[in-house]
Amino acid sequence: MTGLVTVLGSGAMSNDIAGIAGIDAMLVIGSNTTETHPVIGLRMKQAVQNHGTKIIVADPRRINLTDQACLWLSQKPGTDGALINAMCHVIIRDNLVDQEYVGERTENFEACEDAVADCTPEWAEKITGVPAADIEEAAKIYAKAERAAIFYTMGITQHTSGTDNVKSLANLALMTGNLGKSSAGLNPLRGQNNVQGASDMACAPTVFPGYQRVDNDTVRMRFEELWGCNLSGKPGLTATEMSRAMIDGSIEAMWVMGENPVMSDPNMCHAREAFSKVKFLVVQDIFLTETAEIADVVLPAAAYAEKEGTFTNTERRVQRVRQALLPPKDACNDLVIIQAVSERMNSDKKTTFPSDFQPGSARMEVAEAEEIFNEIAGAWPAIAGINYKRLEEGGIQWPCPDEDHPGTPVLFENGFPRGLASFTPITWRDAEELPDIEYPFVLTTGRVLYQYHTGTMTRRSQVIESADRGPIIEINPDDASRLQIKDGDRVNVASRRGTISLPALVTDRINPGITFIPFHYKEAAANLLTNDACDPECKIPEAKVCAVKVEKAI
Ligand SMILES: Nc1nc2c(c(=O)[nH]1)N[C@H]1C(S)=C(S)[C@@H](COP(=O)(O)OP(=O)(O)OC[C@H]3O[C@@H](n4cnc5c(=O)[nH]c(N)nc54)[C@H](O)[C@@H]3O)O[C@H]1N2
Ligand SMILES: Nc1nc2c(c(=O)[nH]1)N[C@H]1C(S)=C(S)[C@@H](COP(=O)(O)OP(=O)(O)OC[C@H]3O[C@@H](n4cnc5c(=O)[nH]c(N)nc54)[C@H](O)[C@@H]3O)O[C@H]1N2
Ligand SMILES: [Mo]
Repeated sequence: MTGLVTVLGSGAMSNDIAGIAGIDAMLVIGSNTTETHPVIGLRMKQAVQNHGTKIIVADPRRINLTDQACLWLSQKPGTDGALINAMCHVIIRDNLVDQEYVGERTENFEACEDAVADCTPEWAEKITGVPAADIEEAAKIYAKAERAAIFYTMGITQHTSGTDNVKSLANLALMTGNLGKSSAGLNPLRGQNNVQGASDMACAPTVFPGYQRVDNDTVRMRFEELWGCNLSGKPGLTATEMSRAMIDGSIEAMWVMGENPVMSDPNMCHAREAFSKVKFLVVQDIFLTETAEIADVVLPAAAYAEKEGTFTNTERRVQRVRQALLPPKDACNDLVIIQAVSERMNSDKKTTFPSDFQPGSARMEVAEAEEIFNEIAGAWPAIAGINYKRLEEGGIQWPCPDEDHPGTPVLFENGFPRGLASFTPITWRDAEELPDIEYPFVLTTGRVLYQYHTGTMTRRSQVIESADRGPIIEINPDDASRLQIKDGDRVNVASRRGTISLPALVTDRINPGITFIPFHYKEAAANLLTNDACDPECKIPEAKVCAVKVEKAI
């Protein structure tokens, strides 16, 4: 199912945000929507109120959206594959499969059927901790709805089985005919404001812009012609592989742009070692981050409100960004920095930047941003119909192949890119590091409403800091009383990789045996504890499961 995975595996919502209003049933799995995507969370609440949408929340924690849900499945972290396979099992067993859709639009259904044949709800209850009856009910609510949608985020993907989890969800959507119609689909809510745009522009080591593979000769030759240079057909390294390569010395120089990996990478001692060891480190950021502090060169960049361009949001909508402010004196637009450095690297070419180049004076003009956009539109047919003039009227959702095309709110309505969508048989497997006698708790990590990632942007705001609770570990009251920990007590949390100390938040929104720490706080950095084991296919690290011990600090 190349087409489907290329689009969905790379993480794009199949459907649009407006369609949320008409969803009959939704499975929200591994997405703390009201805290991490509050605008979409609000649409979900409105859908419950106005349309009677049934929400099934599948999350180890009783997240706020559970208040609007008709069913909460609280699976153990890392057991989603078993849960989803059991839902598929029930749908097949009870003849709830959309036979017409499966027959006309898909292939390889039998392989999926075989793979889930033994995945009974009772089998899944033992693995997930979710009562078999609840799994049955969830499967029935989802499969019987006319329009059923799946929303997922990092609770599904940040696992050594992340790719398999996403493919299992695709099986679920396909067997019920929920891909290719409005108010349905498979919807990964994208993280940063422009992560969709960054993926579209090939911030991945295997592709050129528009998910066109570097190891496809025809594709590569087209890009060589467009850009007038020779290009490598060898996929590069992923971020996690780069960390290892910096440690073994095979990478000697590193340029980090808009990331703070010394705090955001799981197993941060390892990450810090990598970034300290690399011979030459450049960091380009709007603030002096923990990663910038250990850099050889820091390039100050301009922020979003200080530049022209486009951002592509979570529903594939390309939107104009306009400069509202001048950057601070030393900072300049990322693109101007990249151009300035590349021109100095390329001695054959005439340099358009004067040798006494002053950052603050180098503003990028709208015309330049537009020229770059037009180049992208020429490289990737899915946005060939989008241009700055049209964007004046409002954002446009790709694919938009020509100037008369209105854009595409819902993918796959008229078929899949490769013809038939293929089911993938998935066998569930455990997380890499499981609790044992020494480290008896599962730790899962994530976000809170008030903070953003490593806090470089949010923790500088006094208003946010005063509203936020600060670092905490969520722990169930039963576990807390056994360990004689009271709400607010300081505890030490240790994994095989590190130890941190922080206050306990004793709450029954989390089940016994499981703990949760937000990763925003450098004074109690969750990533000192997390495991950097990766998914074999997409190399995402397992930030959502590791084993820890918890003790009251004396
Ligand atoms: N306020 C705020 N909003 C943000 C961000 C931020 O830092 N702060 N970051 C943005 C970015 S880049 C991203 S990627 C998104 C992430 O958005 P989310 O994925 O929604 O955020 P997380 O808190 O990482 O995790 C979501 C949920 O996964 C659950 N979970 C943990 N383990 C498992 C598991 O094994 N299975 C399942 N099914 N669920 C599990 C957690 O309990 C949590 O409720 O948020 C974006 N929005
Ligand atoms: N334990 C644990 N670890 C995680 C996760 C988790 O759930 N648990 N989630 C992971 C996920 S999904 C994500 S996305 C990462 C996030 O990890 P990072 O991306 O490393 O975290 P941020 O703090 O968002 O760092 C972004 C940086 O970009 C800078 N910046 C902002 N705007 C601009 C700009 O216009 N130009 C430039 N040059 N810089 C800019 C900011 O100042 C900031 O320092 O964390 C990952 N790590
Ligand atoms: Mo993210």
